[in-house]
Amino acid sequence: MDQDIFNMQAERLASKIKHYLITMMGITVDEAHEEAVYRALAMTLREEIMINWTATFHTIRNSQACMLYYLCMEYMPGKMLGNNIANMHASELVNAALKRLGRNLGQLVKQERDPALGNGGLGRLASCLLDSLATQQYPAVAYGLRYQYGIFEQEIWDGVQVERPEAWLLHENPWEFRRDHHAAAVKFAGRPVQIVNKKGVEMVDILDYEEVRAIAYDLPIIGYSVADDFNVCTLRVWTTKESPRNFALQRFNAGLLDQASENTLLTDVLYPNDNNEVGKRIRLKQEFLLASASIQDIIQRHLMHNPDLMFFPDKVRIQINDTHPALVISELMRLLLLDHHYSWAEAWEVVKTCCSYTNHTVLKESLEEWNEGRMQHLLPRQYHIIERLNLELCNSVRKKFPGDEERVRRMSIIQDGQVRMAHLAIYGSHKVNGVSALHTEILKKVIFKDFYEMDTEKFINITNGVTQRRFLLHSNPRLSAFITKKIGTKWITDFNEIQQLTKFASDPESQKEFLEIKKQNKKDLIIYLMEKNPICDFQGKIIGHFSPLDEEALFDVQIKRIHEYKRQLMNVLHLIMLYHELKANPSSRKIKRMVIFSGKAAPGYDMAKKIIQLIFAVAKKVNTDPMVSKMLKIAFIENYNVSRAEVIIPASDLSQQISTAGTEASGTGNIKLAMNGALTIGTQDGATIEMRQAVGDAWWPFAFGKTAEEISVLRPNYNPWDIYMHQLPIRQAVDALRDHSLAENDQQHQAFSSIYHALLEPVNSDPVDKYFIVSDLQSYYDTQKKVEELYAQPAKWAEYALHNIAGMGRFSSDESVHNYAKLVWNIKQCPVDPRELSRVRNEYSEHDKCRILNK
Ligand code: NBG
Repeated sequence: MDQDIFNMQAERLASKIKHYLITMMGITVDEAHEEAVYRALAMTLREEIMINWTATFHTIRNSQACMLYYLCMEYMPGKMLGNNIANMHASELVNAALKRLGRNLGQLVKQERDPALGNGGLGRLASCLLDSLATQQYPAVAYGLRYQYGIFEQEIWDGVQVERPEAWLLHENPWEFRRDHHAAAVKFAGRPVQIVNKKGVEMVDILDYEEVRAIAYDLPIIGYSVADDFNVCTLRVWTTKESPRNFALQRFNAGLLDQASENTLLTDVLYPNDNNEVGKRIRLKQEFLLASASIQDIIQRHLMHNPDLMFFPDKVRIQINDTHPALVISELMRLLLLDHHYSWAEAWEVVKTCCSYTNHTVLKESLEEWNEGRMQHLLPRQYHIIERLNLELCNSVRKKFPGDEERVRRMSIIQDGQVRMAHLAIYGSHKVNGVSALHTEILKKVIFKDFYEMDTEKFINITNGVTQRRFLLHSNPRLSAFITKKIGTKWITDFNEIQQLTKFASDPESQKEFLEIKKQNKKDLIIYLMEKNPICDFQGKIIGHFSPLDEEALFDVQIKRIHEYKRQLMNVLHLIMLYHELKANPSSRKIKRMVIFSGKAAPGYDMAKKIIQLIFAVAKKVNTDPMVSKMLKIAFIENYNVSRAEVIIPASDLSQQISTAGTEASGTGNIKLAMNGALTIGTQDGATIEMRQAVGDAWWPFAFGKTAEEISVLRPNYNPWDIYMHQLPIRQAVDALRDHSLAENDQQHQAFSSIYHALLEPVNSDPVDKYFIVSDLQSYYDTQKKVEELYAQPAKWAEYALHNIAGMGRFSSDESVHNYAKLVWNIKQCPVDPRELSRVRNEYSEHDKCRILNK
């Protein structure tokens, strides 16, 4: 852009910010606090976004494109302002405008809160896919819930996790738009009555039901573009909070406050469980709310431009992300039968054409099942449909496998008083996908084997990816600039380009630059650790701040939900071994190691909370030891979320991906870390396997542990005692769990002893060392030694790191959405039409020249 035009634009942008300060907040810029300027800037950007959003919508409508509707209970978008500016390619302009106002973008960005509407990987993946859908210009709308309280805020009081409500909506959110016009009515419970549609299909309807009104809020998801023609996708989230109808006044008058407000509070709280289902009544209501409100919206949208539903299966694709929204299957059936008088077979054909399902887990405890009685009571109409679907599924199994009643039992949707949501989702979908090659194999060969044998074509793999725009371009500006300097800017929207970085891997100059960038990023993290991560006593009083090792140390990170299968415990046991070693001989190790943990435990997950306590106890021992702490330090960063990830990941050297092989469906942190130049110490699990293949064994030095196959062979006869008895350092580490050398009080002693028991002497009938920690520990320990040897040779380390970054090309979520579009949805890209864009721009105002882009 010509300098004069640039200056003029910056001037206009600054004026518009002033305009909003006055018209929305009644203040002038000289008196405006940061929060007000943040808000005014967001409002200003919204103008430009609204233009493109409107034009994107018109383009899709005019082209009658087949649309994707993505249904998911969780999203973790991260802070929006910075990312939106980056995707609009407006950083320079915004900085110039703010400079004129004497403000600084870094300060404003801090005013925003993370919309933490998810637990972990599942929700963040959904947000990565949305970024890619928008950037790659696919016609898509995503649906979710607008939880008043997102995932809890984590504080740690003397090693104990304390949960606080995450009130992200305390201030008005400038990125959302309330759409009262699109409210939907959702009905629960009621008295069932039999009815028949015009085609003679018998159904259940309800009288005297509870009716809940779901109100829509829309959030714009902005696609990356250098020009001003970016696409915008919609994330529509439902709330039941603000409709007076949802409040049951009669119950209130009868003194039943709990019951009176149940439906106003329905979307209040996100259930804080990751990879673990707990069959709660309100959760079932939430799931149905999402399914029902969204499908009504989808149908209505279709009918806006079509006289009937004839072309519905050509124009609509519904992605069921994990089983949580699977009731969309029975709800779409119901609406087709009841409102549109389809025959049963016709309706089923439509459902199967439109729906597809992604599975995200193989853990038994995360596969959703609902109590049959509960579903029958809360959702009588849907239950009736599922019952019939179950009958038909069973009959089709009998037809294909005559006489195999055991198989029928295994496959049925309703069994032993439980409704198995995965079976419903598979049966109602035309495609089912896993999220990494290994995961999909396990779906086909183990957990959904019977379904695979029914219909092998249905099962496909689409390996997860992450967006390089948030996790590299936006959050690691130093490394981004380096990459762009070396290979140009194409990688931002075509990550396969990153492969070219291999050319620089052995170049000493590039290695030096890379190491310098890491150091700077580590310095940022060190400041963060010193200032923003206080240490609290058992009452939550701040008693000090952590003082990290310097940037020369290896920054070794494990950042993810705390879960036994992810094996943070193995990491800790290794640290205890290291501690013992350093205690005996402080010069036994050549490099300094700064270990970082971050992650939340589900509030009801006792063992995970004990593991956090253990991390703290070991950290305390290590960090307060004058000799050991020169070489080793351990930090736990509180309240892991997208924003914390954006600070930690660019500063990481070593990425811990150490789950028991066969348990982590994919992992996505593994990709983010490798993309930012961390080397992976990892098992053969999830997407890590494919990352290794892409990088090549020669540049993947720290693989270790038993494979999924080896584990399943070992399982029946596994006995960690042999190892414990014969490997002294391992025994000493495990013994530290109960010899009072770590515990400072009885409560801690109890906690650590029960960890010991889970490893070696389980109570009840639990399997011993369920996640094979003792079995993999030696191999992990040996590999950690290799890590230290390589880290002692910085140039070599940098060469490996550059090869790892270069190998991440196929792990962009852009690649994932292209695969879904081709293999599952059959949708085409639909770039915003330039004529439509200029028409909307003109209508917006020919004279209002505050537009920020207009290049
Ligand atoms: C998680 C898996 C991860 C995977 C993400 C995204 C759930 C239920 N599953 O391995 O544990 O990366 O999904 O697919 O949260």
